[in-house]
Amino acid sequence: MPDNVETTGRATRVAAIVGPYTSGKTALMESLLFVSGGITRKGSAADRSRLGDTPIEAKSREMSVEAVAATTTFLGDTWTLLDCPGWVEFLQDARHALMMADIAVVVCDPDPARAVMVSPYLKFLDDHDIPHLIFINRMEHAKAGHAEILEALQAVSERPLVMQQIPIVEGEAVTGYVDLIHERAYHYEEGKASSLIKMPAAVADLEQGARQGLLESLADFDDALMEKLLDDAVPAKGEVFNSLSRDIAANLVVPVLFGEAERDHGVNRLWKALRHDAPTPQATWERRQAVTPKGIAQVFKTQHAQHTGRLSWVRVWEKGLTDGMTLGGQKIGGLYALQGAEVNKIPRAEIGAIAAVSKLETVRPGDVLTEAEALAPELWPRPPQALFALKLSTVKSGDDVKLSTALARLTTDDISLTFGPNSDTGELLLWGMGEIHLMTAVDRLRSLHNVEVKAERPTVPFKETIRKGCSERGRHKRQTGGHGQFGDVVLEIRPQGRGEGFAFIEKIVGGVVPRNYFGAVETGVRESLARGPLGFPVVDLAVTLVDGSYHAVDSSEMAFKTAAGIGMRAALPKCDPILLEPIWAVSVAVPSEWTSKAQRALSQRRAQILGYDKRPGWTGWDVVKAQVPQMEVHDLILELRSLTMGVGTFEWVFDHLAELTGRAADKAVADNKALTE
Ligand SMILES: Nc1nc2c(ncn2[C@@H]2O[C@H](COP(=O)(O)OP(=O)(O)OP(=O)(O)O)[C@@H](O)[C@H]2O)c(=O)[nH]1
Ligand SMILES: [Mg+2]
Repeated sequence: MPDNVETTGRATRVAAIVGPYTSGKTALMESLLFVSGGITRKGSAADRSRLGDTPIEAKSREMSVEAVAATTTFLGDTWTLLDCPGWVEFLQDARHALMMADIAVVVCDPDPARAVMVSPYLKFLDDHDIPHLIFINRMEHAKAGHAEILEALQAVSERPLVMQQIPIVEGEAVTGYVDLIHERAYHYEEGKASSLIKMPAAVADLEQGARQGLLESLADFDDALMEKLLDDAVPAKGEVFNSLSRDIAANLVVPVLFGEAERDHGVNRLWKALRHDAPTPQATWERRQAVTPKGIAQVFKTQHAQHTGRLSWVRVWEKGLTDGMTLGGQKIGGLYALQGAEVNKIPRAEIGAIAAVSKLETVRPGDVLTEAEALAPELWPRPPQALFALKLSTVKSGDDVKLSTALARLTTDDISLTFGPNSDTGELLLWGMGEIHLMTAVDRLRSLHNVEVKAERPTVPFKETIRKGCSERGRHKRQTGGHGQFGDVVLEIRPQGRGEGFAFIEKIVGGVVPRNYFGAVETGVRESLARGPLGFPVVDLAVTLVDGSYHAVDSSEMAFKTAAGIGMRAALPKCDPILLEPIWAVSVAVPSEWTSKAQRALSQRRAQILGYDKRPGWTGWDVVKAQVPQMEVHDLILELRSLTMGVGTFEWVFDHLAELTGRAADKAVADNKALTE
């Protein structure tokens, strides 16, 4: 921030910039910084040299992967902007940033067909009552009129949208705008504030209609304004502005502005709207009190950085922070301001500011810090269920401990990532929101934690069972020198119903196998089930010990366990073994225009579709319920997103095991053999 700027002394306000991927959020932050004098030259999207193009993974993946903070002043007020990632797999970071914001700017495209991409953001903002406005970017390239765009956006917003400007169109291009409150026309100027022009005759009528629409929307929440409109009186400008500010702060209406971030068009107007309408941090904190304990600062992001160690990003809500003070029961080991990739040491952070604090080892996003403790908030957005997994293995032997330490750090910083061994296959799985999310984590394991890993498709935990029963003798007899080994059992094996599991029964008559060996026989049987004839764990069968014999000197538990194993290994291949595959119950959520496409995609994945219904709480969305083989779910999310402009998603739960035959089964058996032999 330039030192010579005189400030108003008002507390720093925070605006989070969110919206669908590639809508131009990073471009808009760059423009907001440039227009306000926070940077003197704009970086370019092409070489990823903008302030928001950080960290290194954002550059290499050519998309924002986490929130980036930058501070500037506009007309004497200090602002921190949070440029949030748009790709849905990084949404958790954006959610946390939004929880800190006094206002959110939702950036979107001027294409009515893409309005649906905004709906997850608007839903979150509405659910959490976060004041927001919409900035339609790339307006120059709009193919549809503003009314059509507004209608499409309104269809995905719970709150009424009010157009605050209308475009002036010359030929194909938008060359300026009419401000509906000031009733003035402006012509865009490259790199400068727009110039005031005479109201073009072509838009004069449109302007009247649009202004009336704006006033009527505001009057719905403002009785005094409603009376004026009914009396055909012209409300004063100040009255309209105040009405709008009140409605925005209460999240009753959502103003819509537009422009072109790349060319700074409409950005000065956006700044003024923010300045006028964003609530103060005190008001935001007051609003949050219903679901948040009182404290000095709240953590919304943690980060392991190479030079500073663990940094906790906080917003200061009360009193202010001083380096060296005790916070959350721990002494602050450094206080920093964040400016893109820069982390600059500061002695103090005042109310409203966003700062990074080092050495708070145990805090988590959402925690409210008093001097003495860290308090979890009552409400903090939980990440959605993980949808995509990769199997991780270290490239260098001996790196395993390093890998689990690094994963523990990554997953505390990003709560939408989890890791752990799969209980069936034992594979180390990293779970997250999608492929880019996980591969970015893998990049970070290398760049930040110096662990090289291989990431592969996880193995499906197939099982096997039997379709018919048989009876088999297992005999173990060995005479080596003195003491021999002797065990002899007859086992009856029969299939059980799906999901009934394993049962061991004994029906020994006349003590042909002494009671004290029953346990050993059961253990021998159980151990043999770990890997059946097809190579997978055997489930859903009952084994009965019906006969056998023993030797007074040579019999032992070990000998009976071995005999049982021999019997089982001989029996199972004769029992018509069959592969079982895990089936998941999946609920796919998509905007209804894509419901039938989603059903088709599921059918092609051998799914059994159970039906579809409205998605509760989501206007215009459906939920398709289906049972899908786990094997087919692996990359389902990638296909769903490509069908639905990135917004489709699903939830899942393991449902049952189902028999699998034919080519898919043969392949699973062969793949498993290759892997384990
Ligand atoms: N013509 C034009 N291009 C734009 C505008 N804003 C952004 N772009 C381009 O669109 C591309 C994506 O812009 P970004 O600013 O990186 O988009 P983003 O919303 O930050 O993307 P993510 O953070 O990855 O979701 C870049 O090539 C920009 O140059 C605009 O106003 N006009
Ligand atoms: Mg971006």
